[in-house]
Amino acid sequence: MLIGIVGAPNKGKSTFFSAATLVDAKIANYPFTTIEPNRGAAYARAKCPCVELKMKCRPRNSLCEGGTRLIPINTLDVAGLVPGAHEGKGRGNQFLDDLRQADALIQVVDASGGTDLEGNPANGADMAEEIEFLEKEIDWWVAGIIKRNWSKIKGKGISEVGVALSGFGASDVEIRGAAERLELEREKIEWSNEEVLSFATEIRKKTKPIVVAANKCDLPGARERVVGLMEEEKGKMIVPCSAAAELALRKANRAGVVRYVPGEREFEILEGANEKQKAGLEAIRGMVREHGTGVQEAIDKTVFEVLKMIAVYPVEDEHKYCDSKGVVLPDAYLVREGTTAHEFAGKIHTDLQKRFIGAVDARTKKRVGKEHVLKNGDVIKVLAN
Ligand SMILES: Nc1nc2c(ncn2[C@@H]2O[C@H](COP(=O)(O)OP(=O)(O)O)[C@@H](O)[C@H]2O)c(=O)[nH]1
Ligand SMILES: [Mg+2]
Repeated sequence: MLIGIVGAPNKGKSTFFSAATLVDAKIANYPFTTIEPNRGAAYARAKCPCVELKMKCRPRNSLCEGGTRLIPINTLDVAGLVPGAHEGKGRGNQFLDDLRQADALIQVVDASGGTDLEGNPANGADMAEEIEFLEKEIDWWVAGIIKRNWSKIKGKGISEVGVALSGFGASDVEIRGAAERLELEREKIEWSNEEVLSFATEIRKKTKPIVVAANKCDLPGARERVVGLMEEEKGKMIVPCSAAAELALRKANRAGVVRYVPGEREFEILEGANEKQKAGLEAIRGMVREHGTGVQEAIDKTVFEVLKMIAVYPVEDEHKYCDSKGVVLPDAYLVREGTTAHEFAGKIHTDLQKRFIGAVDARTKKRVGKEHVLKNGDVIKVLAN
């Protein structure tokens, strides 16, 4: 799973990305921690079963902070978006190539209204316009791909559209589904330009869902503007946030001058903090206490509400909730809602899926079959022959 952090310049993308990926303990066997400067592991928060089971867990592929499991997910600080990206303007091609790989997007916008679409200083810039602008750039880009391949698509079936969009990360099912919902011709394609664009919009909605991080809410008037925006844009997922505050807290936590768990509303200033640090942290305390910084909330909403993932914990001993070496609740997996026990086995190991004969729900000790659908927080032992 990859979440792309996108938006126009100077909205706070890099600040958001740095905050989201700054976590004290690095997880050694997590493959994506330091590949490229703009790629990093952020964390989705789940309730760790160790609390209700009253056991001490020893996470291996994730972290547990006071009963909250932090499960790594990949994030990408996408190259700045500028108007005309779909025509290759700015770093448009890099931008779109980055986007292609993402399963969902967090669009960082400037809720203070202090920057325009190109990132230049402004007064009261319109957030709704900024949100629409990203959607349009993606739509035009998808439509452009179809148009460039028109000679191969015209008069043919929908599978040719699938071929043209194969690099975009849209599956055949999604492509067919989009055409069906719009009641577009699927046997002998003769779509109008308008139909191509509406198809592109439908594909974008399905394959690149967007969560809006309405950033800089620490600035005067910003939060009120976000409340107004949420009223206007009821169908959209909008999270008010302050990436700068989250970054300050995580940095202070790393420096050992504050105790802060990502996403929590309380933090404790420690002895080592100097006067300047104390003053800076006290200045954001009220906002954090009342609203949180929103950064972790935006990520959690993207993972659990938009992408509809659930956290599942595989074990080898369903009585002791541990692996073969006695490590309690070692791993947490994020899988799509609706994942079956058999599919889950495949996520652990293809071999385990081949040898699958059943599974055990560790909480109930009940044996379940291949088609059993997993729930969020399940602890599962896969049985293999
Ligand atoms: N007040 C405030 N400023 C922010 C916040 N996030 C970022 N900034 C500032 O906005 C400017 C642009 O931030 P940056 O992360 O580089 O934006 P990017 O171009 O979108 O990657 C910098 O001066 C940041 O310090 C925030 O939450 N609050
Ligand atoms: Mg940046």
